[in-house]
Amino acid sequence: MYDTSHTDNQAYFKARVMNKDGEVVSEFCLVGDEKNCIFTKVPAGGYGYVTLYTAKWQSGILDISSIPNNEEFTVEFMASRCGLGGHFGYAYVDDICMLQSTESFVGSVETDPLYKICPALPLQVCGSYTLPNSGGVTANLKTLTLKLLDPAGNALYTTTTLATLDTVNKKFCFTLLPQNFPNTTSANYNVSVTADFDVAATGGGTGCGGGAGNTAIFASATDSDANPGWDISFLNCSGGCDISVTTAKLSKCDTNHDGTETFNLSDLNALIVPAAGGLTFTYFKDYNSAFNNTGAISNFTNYLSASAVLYARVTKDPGCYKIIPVNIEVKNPTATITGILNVCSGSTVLKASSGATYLWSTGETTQNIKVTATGIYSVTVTDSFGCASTAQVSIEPSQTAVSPTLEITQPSCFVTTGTIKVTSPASQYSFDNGVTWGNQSGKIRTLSGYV
Ligand SMILES: [Ca+2]
Ligand SMILES: [Ca+2]
Repeated sequence: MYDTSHTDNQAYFKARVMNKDGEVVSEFCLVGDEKNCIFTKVPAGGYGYVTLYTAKWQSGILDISSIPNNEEFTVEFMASRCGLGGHFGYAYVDDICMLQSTESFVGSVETDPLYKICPALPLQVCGSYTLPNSGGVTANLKTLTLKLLDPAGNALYTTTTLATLDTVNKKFCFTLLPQNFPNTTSANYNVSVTADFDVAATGGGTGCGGGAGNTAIFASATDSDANPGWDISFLNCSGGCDISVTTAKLSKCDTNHDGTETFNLSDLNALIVPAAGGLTFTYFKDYNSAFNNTGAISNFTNYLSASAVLYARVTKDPGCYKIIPVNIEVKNPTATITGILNVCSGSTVLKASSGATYLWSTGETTQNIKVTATGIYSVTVTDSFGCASTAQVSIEPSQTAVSPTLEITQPSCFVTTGTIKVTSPASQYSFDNGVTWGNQSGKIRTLSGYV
């Protein structure tokens, strides 16, 4: 509805992820709009109603990559009616935690890591992007914008001129010239890339009409940083200080699943500089400590940590040193078992999540097993890195589940204080009409408490 009483007050669907501190780390929101071609409009019933629905499933991706392993987070779903009385909206949610759809309501852009220390100029900044594509409506790439940022995040140089664009593989490169950098002797820089999307003339539903140029349907996507630490650093670039450093990573399996492992950081030395003779390596938790050479990690051969970015200071002499970000990674894969957890029809197929090898409690070593009896089944899935994880399910006699209780507090799309609270004594839940079962419900909660 486009009257003034509906301004900022339309029905919407929102999904978001919040970290343990309650900060929103990723979200998307779809607002009801009869001019948005994602929606199909029901023919008018004669009372001035506008009834919209999405004829096809809409898929969105919530990015949880910033949340450390083993850390609890919250997924919230909000389905809202129009804020005025007498109207309503609803949504079906399906296939949570599965990246099996080829559609996404949100596009993305990812800049390749740079880790450039005293680079030769011109310098290529490359990356890749994905197009939003939802409900039969396909977007085109409209523009890519590169910004060269100073340490405070201010843009020093902005361009939309690409060096190369490969629309088949969705890859791009920009070129940064010497004159784009205000300082190439002692300054540090990051880069950001933003992708804007457009809807093709043949994009889809009635609302798209025949005209291209509708940029309102799909939000733009930004990668605000190419890599941890400075993307491009001019540190001790002159005076013969020519130590060539490369970023590096150490990975370990989290064998006891506590989110941490012990690393010998000196294992990174030869990865950072292959011929490390005459050099001293010290490790720090942040760039400024490394720059000021204060607070070096003292127990570097026996360093207990979760996955983290550290900063290596590679020193030749007091006036000649380089600082490079490095990664330590605690790999903690989580195995799951999917399948119908009853044998009412005589048997059921249990499927382990993907890995390199499988070992079931039955002794079988295939990804899928067929079981005919109630009881407890477990599988250990080992990935290609050698990290193992075990999942377990219980197949119980069929019984009728108790219906959940729903309590809904109405939010608006722009004031996100409403809640959907689902309370159920059930031990297992399905979000896809009984195809797969699990206990995910225990990890979903609303602002006011557990589901
Ligand atoms: Ca950076
Ligand atoms: Ca551990």
